[in-house]
Amino acid sequence: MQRSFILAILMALALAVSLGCDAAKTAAGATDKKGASTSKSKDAAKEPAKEAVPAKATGPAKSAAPAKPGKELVKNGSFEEWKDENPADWNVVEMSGNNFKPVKAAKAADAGAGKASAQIPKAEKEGDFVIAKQDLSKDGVKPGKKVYYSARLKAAAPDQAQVVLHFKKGMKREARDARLLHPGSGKWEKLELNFDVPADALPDSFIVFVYHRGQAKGDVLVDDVSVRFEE
Ligand SMILES: [Ca+2]
Repeated sequence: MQRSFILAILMALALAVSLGCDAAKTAAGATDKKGASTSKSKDAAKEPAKEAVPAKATGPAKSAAPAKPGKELVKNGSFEEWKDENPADWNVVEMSGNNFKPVKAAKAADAGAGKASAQIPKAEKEGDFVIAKQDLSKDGVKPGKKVYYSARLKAAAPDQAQVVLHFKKGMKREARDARLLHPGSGKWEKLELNFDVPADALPDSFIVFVYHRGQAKGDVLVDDVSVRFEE
């Protein structure tokens, strides 16, 4: 009887211990689950942060990437190609009021780049001017995008040489001119302008003009005229 009583007590103890262990296990399991869920939620909290950092780091690089200048829109902007004693793809005319007549530009060995540039002649009369003109293909024009526009010019007097990127915008076809003006240093100068073209700019209205204005002494030379929209 005593033995069975002792056994019963031992069994009861064993059960209590095993129950306690289960309870401890359950508690441990709960802790593990809690711990796991806590660490998961920590990871979850970290994950967006991890994603956010590279996103921020690559963000500017991504937005800077499309800002690369794209396809060249000016044909023979280097003035290396000549045809019938005039630069290929350019019309050179002398403007007198609203009248104009074709004139010859001269191929110059004094180049801003490459082997040749164009010498734009002086107008015959005071107040008139000579322009080399090129219509740009509408295919490469991207309204609402940044345009990279540059030219090399050489002139001896201020206001004597300039390049104008002309276009029209909106229903009323308002004229816009972006002007590169040589300071008259007598040296080759690379002039450039980057700007956002209005979204309502008309793609078929873009023209580049190279001007020789006034009667000041010295040649006006032009080279490397470039118009490129961001890709
Ligand atoms: Ca050239």
